[in-house]
Formats: sequence, structure tokens, C-alpha cells
Amino acid sequence: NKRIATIGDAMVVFNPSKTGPLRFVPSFERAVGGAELNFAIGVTRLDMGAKWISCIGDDEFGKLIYNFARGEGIDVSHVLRTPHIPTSIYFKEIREDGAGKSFYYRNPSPLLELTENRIDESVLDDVDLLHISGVYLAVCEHNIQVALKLIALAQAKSIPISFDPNLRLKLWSIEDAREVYEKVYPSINLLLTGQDEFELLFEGRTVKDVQESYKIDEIIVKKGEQGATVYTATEQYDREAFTIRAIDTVGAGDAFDAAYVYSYLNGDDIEERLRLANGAGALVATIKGDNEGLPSLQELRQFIGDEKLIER
Ligand code: ADP
Ligand code: KDG
Repeated sequence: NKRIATIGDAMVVFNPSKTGPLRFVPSFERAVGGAELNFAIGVTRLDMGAKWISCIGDDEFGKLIYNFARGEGIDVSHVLRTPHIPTSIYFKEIREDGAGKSFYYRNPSPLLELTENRIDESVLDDVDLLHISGVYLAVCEHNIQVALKLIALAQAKSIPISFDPNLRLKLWSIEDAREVYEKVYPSINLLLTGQDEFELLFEGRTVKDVQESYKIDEIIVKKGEQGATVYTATEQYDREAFTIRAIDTVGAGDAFDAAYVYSYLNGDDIEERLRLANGAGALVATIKGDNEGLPSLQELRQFIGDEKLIER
């Protein structure tokens, strides 16, 4: 069975009990989120292995997140706990159309304690792909060093690397993000990015130009309800999204990434990867929460029409 590894913060998420501006929301439902953890859950639900590298607070919320990740079957053997910094939390605002806005309480982040020297050289020994996301890079300054160490370890083992810029302008400026991402692009095999995000990051440069300058095997552009497009050096593949009623789109991008990477490691062709990824993204958008809607392989196959759903 194949396995991925990823690194990042996780938070307790407070999902609003109703849509609209946060100041009018009287109550919240507690859940768990974090882009990289969502990704790891997405992969494990599809029955592939996932190792999540992190540091969380040694507190009640940290215990909740740890148990939650374990319960999903994620390898948490590289999750550290710190008594010094509380586990991060965030409140979510949801608009009528399902679009979300985040209000973070994550500075300082427990990831401050996860320094480069605490990353075990053997952490990628049993791993088939390394996934990095820009949220991780934004959270603490030293994270770029840690990520570059993991990238070097992956390259030494010829493990492919996927990267989602997951640009969060509440955490850092576009200039800082661009500067740090420049250090990552030359090493990656798959760039999984949102369309508006691509435009913000590359300011009018074409996908082809970006692909050639960093030698990225595949650039995968996620386009929300318009689906997604994959660009390889020679081809372009477009695929429409599934039609759904979006309830909460936060986490749809992580779900897409997880299903795409799963299918990539399975050796599926690009058309099939896109079908599965669009399906997983859509499913997450139909349910409130960042990862609650992540499907099992059977649920995904039923949703995209490969398997008949029998319900009675
Ligand atoms: P990101 O969160 O990275 O910006 P998107 O919002 O583009 O990502 O969503 C990721 C993927 O999830 C899309 O490419 C699509 O496959 C699916 N998706 C998201 N929103 C919808 C929607 N409203 N209808 C159908 N599919 C959606
Ligand atoms: O992609 C979903 C994430 O945005 C969410 O789970 C929280 O990691 C998070 C963030 O930083 O916004």
C-alpha cells in the first residue's frame, strides 16, 4: 500500500450555526481542520497510508486533534506535543453561497517548537510522496527551513513532491509568499493551485511559462464550480465540475488534492485523476466542515457514477 507524508498545523474549527457575518452568529459547532491534516484524512479515507508531521499543544484541544487524526487511521508517530504553546483555533464565517472566511487564533503556533533539528532523517523512509502546502509555510518563519529539509530528503529518495500554495493572506503578505514559494517550485512535481491564486502568485504569467521555468511536471488548476484543468509539458486536460449545492466550500481544495494525489500514485491516467478529484472536491463542498465530507473510495465511486448506490 502506498503512503504519503505531509506536514502542517491543525486547529480546532468553530463552524457557525448559521450563515452570515460572524458577529450575528450566536453559536458554533466544534470540529477539526487544517489544510494538511485535511489532505491526510482525504488520502486515508481512500485507503492509502498517510503520515502527518506536526506539533500541537499539550492541552485539551491538542488531545482532541491527536485522537481525531488517529481515529482516521493517520500515522501520528511524528506529531509532537508542546506544553508551552496552546493548540490553534479558528472561527469560520459561511456566506449564503457556501464560501467561507476564516478568523484565526494561531499566533504563536505550536509549530514554533517543531524546528529543523527535530525532524527525523528517517521520516520519509516508508513514504511514496511528500505533500507541502503554503499554509504550513506561512505559519512560522522557520517552516521554510523545515520544508526544505523534507524536500531534500524526498529528493534524495526520488520521492515525488506535490505542492498546494494554499495562499492565506491573513497569515502573510503576497510578497512574502511569493519569495518563499520561489524556493519550493523548482523541486516539485505537481503544483495544485486555485485559478485566482495562480493569477495572484504569478501576475499574468502563463501556465506554460511557469511550467517551463521551474520544470514542473504537472500544473493542476482548480476552478471551483468550473472544475479543473491539468497542464503537462505537452497536453492540456479540462474537466467540468459535478453539479452540487455548495454548503461550505472550505476544504474542497484539500479534498481535490488528496484524491488527485491518490489517483496519481495509483497510476491512473490524468482524465481519471481529474474525475476523482472533482468528485472529492464537490463532496466536501456539500457538507458543513473542512473534512467531514471527505469520501471513502466507495462513496466517491458512487458519487461519480462508477458504482450504483443502493439505499433502501
Ligand atoms: P481551492 O479551495 O483550492 O480554491 P476550489 O474552490 O477551486 O479550490 O475547489 C476545489 C475543487 O473542488 C474544484 O476544482 C472542484 O472540483 C470542487 N468544487 C469546489 N467548489 C465546487 C462547487 N461549487 N461545485 C462543484 N465542485 C466544486
Ligand atoms: O483548506 C482548508 C483550510 O483552510 C482549513 O482547514 C483551515 O488550514 C486552514 C487554514 O489555514 O485556513
